[in-house]
Formats: sequence, structure tokens, C-alpha cells
Amino acid sequence: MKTIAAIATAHGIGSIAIVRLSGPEALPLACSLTRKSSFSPRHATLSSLFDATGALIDEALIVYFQAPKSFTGEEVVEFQCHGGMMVASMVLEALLAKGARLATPGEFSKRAFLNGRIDLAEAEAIAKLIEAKSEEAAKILARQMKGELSRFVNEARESLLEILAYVEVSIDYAEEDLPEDLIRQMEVKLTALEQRLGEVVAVSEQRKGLMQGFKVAIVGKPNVGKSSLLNGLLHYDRAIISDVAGTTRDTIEEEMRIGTHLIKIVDTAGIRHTEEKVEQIGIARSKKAIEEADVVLALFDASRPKDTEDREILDLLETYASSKHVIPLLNKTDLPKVFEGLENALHVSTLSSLSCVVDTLREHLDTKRMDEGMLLTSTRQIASVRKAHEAITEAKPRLEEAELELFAFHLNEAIGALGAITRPYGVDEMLDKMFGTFCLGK
Ligand SMILES: Nc1nc2c(ncn2[C@@H]2O[C@H](COP(=O)(O)OP(=O)(O)OP(=O)(O)O)[C@@H](O)[C@H]2O)c(=O)[nH]1
Ligand SMILES: [Mg+2]
Repeated sequence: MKTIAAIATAHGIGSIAIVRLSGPEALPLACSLTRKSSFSPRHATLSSLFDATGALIDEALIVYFQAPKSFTGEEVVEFQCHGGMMVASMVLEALLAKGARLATPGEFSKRAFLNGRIDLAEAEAIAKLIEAKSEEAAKILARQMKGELSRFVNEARESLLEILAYVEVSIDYAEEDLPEDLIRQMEVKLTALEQRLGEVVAVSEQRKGLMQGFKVAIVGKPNVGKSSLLNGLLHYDRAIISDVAGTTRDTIEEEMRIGTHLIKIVDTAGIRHTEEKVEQIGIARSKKAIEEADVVLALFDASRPKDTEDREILDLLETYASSKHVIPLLNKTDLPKVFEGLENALHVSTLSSLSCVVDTLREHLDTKRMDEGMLLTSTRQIASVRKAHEAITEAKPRLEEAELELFAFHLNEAIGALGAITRPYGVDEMLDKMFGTFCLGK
């Protein structure tokens, strides 16, 4: 296995940067770069670093992790050098010149997985934690990184394996039927598991936005003040505002923080009938933005009478009523009110404070919070648990019909699907698990 190296910190200016080294040559390479003979494990040592020509590059803190007690399970050395990309690049170059290879993206985690230090669910959590879009997501991922999901999956898998063991044995030794009470026990266990997996999938689907970041779209007919609302929420002039209807031609996306959430907010082109080609494309994008949004801020102009365009937008939003959270806003309330209806809408003016919009958004997003409980955090995980759930649903009636081989087949499917989340079982491991606790006595 080659020794790999990479800069582990983000590009840009910062006070320190970390260069990571992993593989059998990590310690000799570090010694060579520092002209030291050794490092004691898990101690921070301040040392000068020299390049291949012997020139001093930097003074860095060096931490050596002896295999297998390291992130990758290999020999690892971390160089905490001074920040900015120049110094870190020079340290990296020096390591490469001495024989290390540049790591590919995710290679440290891949080695950690291959060496059994983390499973796939934990690796996924590490990757996602870096991009977490809310405090809740970060907490869920931190728990997942510590093995919460893996424990859940393993427990589910173990109980399926236990059932499978009984069934396989009775298939192999078919003189006697399975005792009736054993079948009942299996059914109870399977039903409980089926229910639990179903719940986890449902909750995870519902809270997808928590992991991926919620999307909030601002929609309405032209000139109602959508771009003014965006700018007001962002506290800077991001979008062009004018009294010409049709000013915004394309969707504009920005990130902003609402409470504990990092959301994407999208300003859209005003929706109306138009012959103008570019505007038509913009309007199609506005509709797409509604489809992609978790929350829709639907804006109307209080200073003008309700017209056909407003009604069409209300009809359009009606079609999304069950799948999106639509918050109606009546804007320009600093002017005399002419618009009739939408009494329940939030009354706002982009010329003054928009705190009520922020509060309403935060209240809604907070209902999606999840401080406790487990969440599947990727489409891959959701698909696997759903597959396991379906396989169990398929399996149950087979048990009743005493079609044990088919029953075992579906159980195997469920075990396989769950295994894909963390670490697929090898055949031997599966047999060991199955028969390890099972005394055949024959
Ligand atoms: N009096 C008043 N005028 C507002 C308010 N909000 C926006 N306006 C004005 O309304 C006009 C249209 O505002 P925009 O924010 O460009 O409207 P828009 O919905 O983005 O329009 P399009 O991009 O054309 O779809 C501008 O002249 C704004 O200054 C408000 O609360 N009160
Ligand atoms: Mg606009």
C-alpha cells in the first residue's frame, strides 16, 4: 500500500493548514522532512520542516498516530503548518518528492473503511457533516459518525439473521415442522421490525430538507416586490429592483441563515402571460423553482386590486397545497389597501422590517427539527431501508403458508439491503453469525 498525502484543510487564507500523510512510510517520511529520528505517538511536537534541497519551509506541529490506532488504521502523520496555501503546498510537494503519492478524494476515508475502522454509514456521515445545512443536521450526522445508524442497522440485521438461522435449519432438517409458538414469535419480531423500518423511512423522507438544506422560493406576478423581499431578507441589494414589470428574468439563488438553518432562497421571474421568449423561459424556471421548493413565499400587491394574474397564481399554488408549505404575503401595506381577500396572509412592506417573515419561516422550519431519534441521511440509505422493509413485507405471508424457502429468500434480501448501508456481509461471516449462537447438537 502506497503512502498517500493531501492537504486536509480548505483552500484559502487561514491561520493554520493541515497536511495529512497515511501509509507504511508515513513515519520515515516525516522523519526525513524534519531531520528527526522519531516521534512519540499522539504527542504534538514542534519541528522545522525542510524541502528536498534542504531549504527551511516552515515550522509545524507534528502529530504521529501509530497504526492501527489512527483514522485510517495505518501509520498516520499530521503536519499542522502555517496557513495560506503556499506553505501547505510546499510541505505537500516535499512529501511527494520523497515518494508519497497524492491522495485521491475520499481516499483516507476509503482506507479507514477497508481497514475496518469505519463502516459505510460512518464514512457517509463524515463526508456529509462537512456540508451540514443546519445545527440539527450536524448533530444527527455527528451521532451517525459515532455509529448510531450502524447500531440500528446491525440490530435489525441480527434479529433477521436469528430468524433465518431457525428457518434454514428447519429446511435442512425437514423431518419436523417448526413449532407453532416459534412461528408466532418470528411473526411478532418481523412485524415489529417491519413497523420500525417503515417509520424510519417515513420520517427520513419527511425531513429530507433538514439534511439537504431547505429551499424557499419567492413567487408572484410581476412587480409585486419579490426581488425587494429577497434583498430585504438578505440585507443587501442582490437583485435588481424596478417598477418595470418583468425586471427579474431568471431565478436568483442565495444562501441565508434562518434560526439554526442554512436555507437556499430563490427569487423568481414574475409569472404572467407573455409572448416574450426570454421571459417565457424565466417563467418556466419560476414554476420549476416552486416544484423544487420546500416552502413557497407567495407574494401579492396589497395596493392594487386582485386581478386574473393573481387568481391564476392562487390556482397554481392550490395544486401544490398538499406537497408544499405555502406562506401567502400581502406586500406594499405601507400604501392604501385595495386588494381584497387573503385576510390570513402576512401583511408586510419591504420598505420596513421583515422580521415577521423571518419568524414565520423559522417557526415552520423548526417543526422539521429533530433533536432526538435517528434519521437516514442519504437517498442511498433510504432506498436500502425501503428495500429491506419491502422484503420483510413479502416474507411474512410466506411464513404463514410454510413456504420456508421463499421466506428465507426474502429474509436474505432484507439482510442484504441492510448490509449495503454499513458493510456487506461476506458469506463466511454470515454463516458464523447464523450458526455461532445456534447449537445443532447433531
Ligand atoms: N410602496 C412600496 N413599494 C414597493 C414595496 N416593495 C416593492 N416595492 C416597489 O415595487 C416595484 C417592484 O419591485 P420588485 O422587487 O422589482 O418586484 P418584483 O416582484 O421582483 O418584479 P419582477 O422582477 O418584475 O417580477 C419597485 O418599484 C419597488 O420599489 C413596498 O413594500 N412598498
Ligand atoms: Mg424581481
